[in-house]
Amino acid sequence: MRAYLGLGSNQGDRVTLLNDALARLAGSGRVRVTKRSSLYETAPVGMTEQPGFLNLVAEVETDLDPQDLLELVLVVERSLGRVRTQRWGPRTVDIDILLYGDVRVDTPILAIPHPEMTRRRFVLEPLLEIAPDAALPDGRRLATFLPEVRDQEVQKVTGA
Ligand code: GSY
Repeated sequence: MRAYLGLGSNQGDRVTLLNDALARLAGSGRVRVTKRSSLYETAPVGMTEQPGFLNLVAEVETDLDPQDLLELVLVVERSLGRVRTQRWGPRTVDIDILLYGDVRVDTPILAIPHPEMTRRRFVLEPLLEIAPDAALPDGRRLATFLPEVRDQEVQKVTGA
């Protein structure tokens, strides 16, 4: 299945942490990273009194089902030092499952499509960079949500 993952970091060596997260996902042997966006320097959304984030979106092919993909994501986050203390607080690496084919998941621990993705420019910009036609399972194109989030600060990092 083709899935899209959103990755973010705002603690430590952010570039290395994001690269390591992708390498560890691929190192599982169950996920192939088929595309990755540029890095984006982004202002924190939610809890704004925290350091700025680096974000990217990766397209992956995986034979894991959504629940097992979440398990892998949590293992990788923990292996890179993420401790979930404050819900919206700083984190070494955060990995969100954004889309998983056209599948919808709604359980207490996992919601796909990611419920916040249409309201986050730090997700939409990198996602649309690598998948300009990406759409929600109901067919709505994600590009149509961009105008509503234009006020959020997002800067593509060039030469990184
Ligand atoms: O859910 C992702 C974690 N996160 C981020 C993020 O990755 N980037 C930005 N800019 N703000 C964020 N707020 C939260 S929570």
